[in-house]
Amino acid sequence: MIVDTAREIADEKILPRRAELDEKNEFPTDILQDMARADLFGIFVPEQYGGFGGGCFEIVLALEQLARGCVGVATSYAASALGIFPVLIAGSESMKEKYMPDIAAGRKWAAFGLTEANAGSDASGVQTTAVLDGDEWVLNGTKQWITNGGESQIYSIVAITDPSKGARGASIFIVEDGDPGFSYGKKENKMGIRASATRELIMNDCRIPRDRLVGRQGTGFITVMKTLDVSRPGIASLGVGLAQAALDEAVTYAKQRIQFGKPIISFQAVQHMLADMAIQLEAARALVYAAARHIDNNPRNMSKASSMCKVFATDMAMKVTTDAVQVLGGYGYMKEYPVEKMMRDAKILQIYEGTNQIQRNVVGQELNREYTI
Ligand code: COS
Repeated sequence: MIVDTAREIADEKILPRRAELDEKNEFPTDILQDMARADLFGIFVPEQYGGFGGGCFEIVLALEQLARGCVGVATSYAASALGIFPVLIAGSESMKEKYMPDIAAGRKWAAFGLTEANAGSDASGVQTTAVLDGDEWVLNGTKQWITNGGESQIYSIVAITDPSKGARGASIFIVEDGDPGFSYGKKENKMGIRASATRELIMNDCRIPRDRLVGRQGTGFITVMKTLDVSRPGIASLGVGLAQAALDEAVTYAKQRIQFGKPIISFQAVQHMLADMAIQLEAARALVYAAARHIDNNPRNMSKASSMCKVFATDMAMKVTTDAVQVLGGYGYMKEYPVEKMMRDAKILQIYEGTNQIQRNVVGQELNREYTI
């Protein structure tokens, strides 16, 4: 049901608009509202808060189909899930009751505020501060490249509450659109995923109520790591959906394009490219599904599976989209065919939610931990 619903949204709502959204750098508010009406935002929300109680596997299924339509649109959906995971993972019961029903219904969207000018791969290098003043926290700092910035109503913000404690001095807070001292920077002009909105979040003596602290003070870094463990398979599945779309375009074109008197799919050079694309895609899909199931069944042991599938599927997507452009040749390089956009969209998958170099670090560290000699 999830696959059918997400596929229908991709085919009927996203595909007809993707070129225009890309060209205009336009946020797809109306399409996200269509997704809300189709109940897609409730997939991962527990039933007691109005959702369907799905897990990582269900999100992966939905994102794969949405990404077949447009990774920019699918990213806006994925970033909302990422932004609310800290509440699901570490938030109090009253915090969940306050935020989750609106998220499940798609009435409100979320965003995740970790990255700063000097804190990207080094997630513990955050410089935004939060200081308790009476019954309010006062936040100061600027978050950079925040997906859904300016479009969402709920923001998970990572800030330092005790600078002497390193990673153990970070905490997460919920900042809401309209909070005093909270504003947005200009919308970024990006290479790909241009339908998604990327902005700075600026906190200038931003005052929020004391109960907006997510979980216990000082546990922010661990919650960030757990959040990314759950969300990275979603990025992997964007790679799978995107690569499927690119393969579909490449095969269709290769069957129609006549050179030397034959469709180019009849040439072994082209056939082998298409075969390698299909093989890599199926391998990635199988790994992403297996990792998502593993994460749903092993919430204490997620990191290696999560990082492995993120690396494999997003490197695959970069390769498959690049090869799709190659199969289409000069036409592939032109904007009238969708594969050049797919190649531009693929690049970010190797970068955001932790670069693929960081993912390899995580896998390596886990191997080091697992093998005792
Ligand atoms: N789950 C639970 N706890 C975790 C964890 C995880 N997945 N990963 C690390 N931790 C814990 C460690 O056990 C450690 O705890 P102690 O202080 O009790 O020892 C603590 O967190 C610090 O861990 P570590 O020393 O490994 O942290 P590092 O600073 O070396 O960072 C990486 C580790 C590089 C993996 C982390 O910073 C990271 O994921 N960076 C990428 C961030 C990112 O994705 N940025 C993109 C923007 S977000 S869209």
